[in-house]
Amino acid sequence: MSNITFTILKPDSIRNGNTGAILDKIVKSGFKIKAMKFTKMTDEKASSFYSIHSERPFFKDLVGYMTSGPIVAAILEKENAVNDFRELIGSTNPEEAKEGTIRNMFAKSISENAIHGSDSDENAKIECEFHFSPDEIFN
Ligand code: IDP
Ligand code: MG
Repeated sequence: MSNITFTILKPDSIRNGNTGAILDKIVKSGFKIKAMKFTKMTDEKASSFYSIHSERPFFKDLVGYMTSGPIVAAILEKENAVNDFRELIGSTNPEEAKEGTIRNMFAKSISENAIHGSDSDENAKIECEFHFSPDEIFN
């Protein structure tokens, strides 16, 4: 599973009309879409997805933000997917994100930062399975 990663176009991206532009950038950067859905996370689901951050001061705001509107969740395939996708999205804080990265182009702040990308092969697998069942994933 070293060639897949998981992404979420976060609610601010959808709200600001950036869904198409971000997906275009992802596909043109060589990622193949293996699964995709337009959906909205419940409080329970967002809390569970970000449970690693449950002790952080921003956790409540993070869950509120992630449930504030619909998202696009997707599984992406590419050689070296996890690392290449983290490069494509840029730093967590958009002010530190390199020119041309998705967060540099589309994110407004460290809390509302447009997009999620898995941080390891292990977490990519966990996150893909958390959001998609096998019959929703295609070759
Ligand atoms: P990542 O999304 O770049 O992997 P993480 O450290 O895993 O960054 O944090 C998860 C999400 O939590 C971030 O994308 C952002 O939405 C939010 N977040 C992270 N750090 C802060 C912070 O210092 N203040 C507010 N929100 C934060
Ligand atoms: Mg992270």
